[in-house]
Amino acid sequence: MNYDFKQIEKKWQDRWDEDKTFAATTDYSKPKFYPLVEFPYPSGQGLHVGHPRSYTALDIVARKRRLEGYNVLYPMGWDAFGLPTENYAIKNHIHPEIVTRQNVARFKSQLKSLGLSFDWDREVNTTDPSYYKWTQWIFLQLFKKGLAYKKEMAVNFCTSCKVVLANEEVVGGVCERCGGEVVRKVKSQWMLGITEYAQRLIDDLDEVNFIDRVKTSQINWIGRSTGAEVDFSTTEGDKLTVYTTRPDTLFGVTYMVLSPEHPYIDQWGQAGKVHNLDALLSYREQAARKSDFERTELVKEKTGVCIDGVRAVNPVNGKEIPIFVSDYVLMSYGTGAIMAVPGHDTRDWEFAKAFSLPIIEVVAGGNVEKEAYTDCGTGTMVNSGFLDGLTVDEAKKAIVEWLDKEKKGHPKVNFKLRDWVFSRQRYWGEPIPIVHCDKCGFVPIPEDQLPLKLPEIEDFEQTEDGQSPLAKLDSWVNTTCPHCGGPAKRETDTMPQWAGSSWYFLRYCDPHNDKELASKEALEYWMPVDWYNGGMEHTTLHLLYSRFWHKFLYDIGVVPTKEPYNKRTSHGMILGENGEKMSKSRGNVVNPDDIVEQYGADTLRLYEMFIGDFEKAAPWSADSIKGCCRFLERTWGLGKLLVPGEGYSAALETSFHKTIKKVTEDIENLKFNTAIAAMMALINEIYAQKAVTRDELRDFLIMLNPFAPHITEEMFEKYGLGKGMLSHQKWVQYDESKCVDATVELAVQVNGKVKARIVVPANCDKETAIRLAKDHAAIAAELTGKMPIKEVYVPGRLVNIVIK
Ligand code: ANZ
Ligand code: ZN
Repeated sequence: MNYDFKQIEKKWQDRWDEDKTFAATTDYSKPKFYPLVEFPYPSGQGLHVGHPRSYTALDIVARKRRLEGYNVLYPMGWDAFGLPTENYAIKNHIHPEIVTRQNVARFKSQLKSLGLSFDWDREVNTTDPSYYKWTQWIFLQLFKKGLAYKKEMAVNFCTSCKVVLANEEVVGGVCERCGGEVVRKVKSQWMLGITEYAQRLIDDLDEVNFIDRVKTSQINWIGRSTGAEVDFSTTEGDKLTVYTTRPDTLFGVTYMVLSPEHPYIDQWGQAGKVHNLDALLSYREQAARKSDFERTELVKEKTGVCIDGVRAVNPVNGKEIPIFVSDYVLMSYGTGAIMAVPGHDTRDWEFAKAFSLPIIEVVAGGNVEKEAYTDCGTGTMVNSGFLDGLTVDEAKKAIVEWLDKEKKGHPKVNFKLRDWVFSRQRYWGEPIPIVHCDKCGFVPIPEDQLPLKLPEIEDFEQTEDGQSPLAKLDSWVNTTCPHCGGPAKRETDTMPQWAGSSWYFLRYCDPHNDKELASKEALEYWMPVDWYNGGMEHTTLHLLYSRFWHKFLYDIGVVPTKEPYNKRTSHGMILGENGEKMSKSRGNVVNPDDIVEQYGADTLRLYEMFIGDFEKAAPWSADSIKGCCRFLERTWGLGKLLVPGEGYSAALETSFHKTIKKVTEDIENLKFNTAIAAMMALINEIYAQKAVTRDELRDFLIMLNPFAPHITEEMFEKYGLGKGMLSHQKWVQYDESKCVDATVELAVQVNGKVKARIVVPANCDKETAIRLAKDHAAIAAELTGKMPIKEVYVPGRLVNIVIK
């Protein structure tokens, strides 16, 4: 009978569904295992071949753990709020809820067709009011602790989506979604205080098992820097504070720079202290058109305007220096003002050259006329008064002590990480559950009134000035204050897509709970997630955001662990057959449905795991799929080789133990490709023997089951290899002592006479056999001073060395 994957796969998918084979149990006495993959955004395009790479990998681990006796929670859900759905809804005049429902249905049937062992009883959907009730609840807790606040912010505004973007959504100066022009605009925004957690988000990485590249990129993104704040004074009597990582270079400051947005410009302007305000304000306007990224690029030409009317005074030597305004200084970092040291900072050096400003060397060792000497490890201080002769490190200490004593500065730690812009002027997101009352200010909606549901509307377009479509709905906007009962206005902004995904792994633990986001008991048992696999592109967004929310929930006693995820791994991208990123425009997109249709889900799964090193990008290959399909056909053919008898046959015993060991270990180490290669080698050996025992067939099927679950279940049942389903059996065991190759004894002859006996591996090659024979003491003695003229090896029997 042929391998009829269509019939087999349908049959087992239905069985697993009816039987709830993969439902996590509430038997909390069993050891637990909680693997997690990033839940998808149900886009209109349907599943991409990239999705199954991650899902299959952890499905393999999940299936193996169940066979190892664990209570496994492998959940799936939908991260369904967000822009693409809303944009589609606007274009096609369909409610985003309907679009979402259709997309989810399609995704779900695609995932089911892959035989992924998700516990579908725990499916969550971030757009479901019973889910976002708790997203809103968490927001209110953040608000109560002062970690959600509203602020006038210069934000990134996409001129084509007409929406405020987080810094992370601006890539290379343009909108990440549509490629449109991004400008800076001042708007009042809800913000989340992630920066309060910056230090802990770094420190606690020590407690988790994340791959190094994830840890490193989180640490770099948070960007901790140590230095000092130094107070300069001005000729107008103001205090001008700067942040510097090099307070040791204070004697080398030859000018100062304010960010174009610095409030002093307006203050001095209003007080009539500056004589070129127009020039400063028009420079500010130019700067507003650039992204932070463009402004701080090293290579770009330096521009700026010198403030006419106010000068600064260096606290160490009382020298008067000019103050410039330049866009390479950002308002959002440090104090928005810097002391410029052109001798030792590259940007300052370029600016000084462009504006013919003096350059003073304060650390010896370079040639500051040619370029900035930025090396701070070596070199001694010069031209620096009481710091002369000290090393850079000594000088840093000495100057900070001096500043402290003189009350002109103090040590300071800064982070690159910014607070999280949490407002979106969009419809398809969680409503922010706050009202604004003229008397009481911002008032939270009482928790017993959650969820605050999105109102039904028909027009999802933003207002012309970029306000949320909810702002057009009077019945939404006008409400009463929960505090004083007076008239109040409801918030019209909604939350960003990152909200729902910041805590979804908690909901899976207890998805139907309507009293709490999840019960204490369920959280105590299931958390933390044992193994989380996802894309590198989420490292500094979702992964960081969710760690922040989790730490906050830990602080208020809602979750039992400091960190949400114990282990984090990341898969490489699947590229087109041409080695380029798959995309519609390149015409190289592979649809997983087509592969399932042509070869079946088991082949697709196997192929996605065989495609290459799991952590690296890999191009698609149609030929290699055929190889995987062929392997499954050969597996199917094993039934014809069944012979009576138990246990392993002598010829295959070592190979079985070795392969089981390899597959067992490779799965834990993300080496799915080499595990599959080992099983392919084993099946070749079985075919070479032309026979397979029942025990051999059963163990082979169990080992292959996590990779190819349908065919293995079918064969297990067909040949009656055990009670019940394969999915309920025990994972295969190996015996370490039987992993070594079988050995044989060889007679070692010299000129045809047996002089010694040696033990070598059964499959020993000629070179090794001869070397081992010559290493034997008795043979070595025979050979001293003699020339071997011929060496004969008869595998399994003898070595003969002929000498003159
Ligand atoms: C004087 C100096 C001398 C500096 C020197 C560096 C080298 P990190 O490590 O990134 O924290 N800086 C401070 N605030 C800034 C802002 N808002 N926009 C642009 N640049 C700013 O870098 C801190 C250094 O970046 C600070 O130390 C300051 O320049 C600059 F030889 O001060 B430094
Ligand atoms: Zn009020």
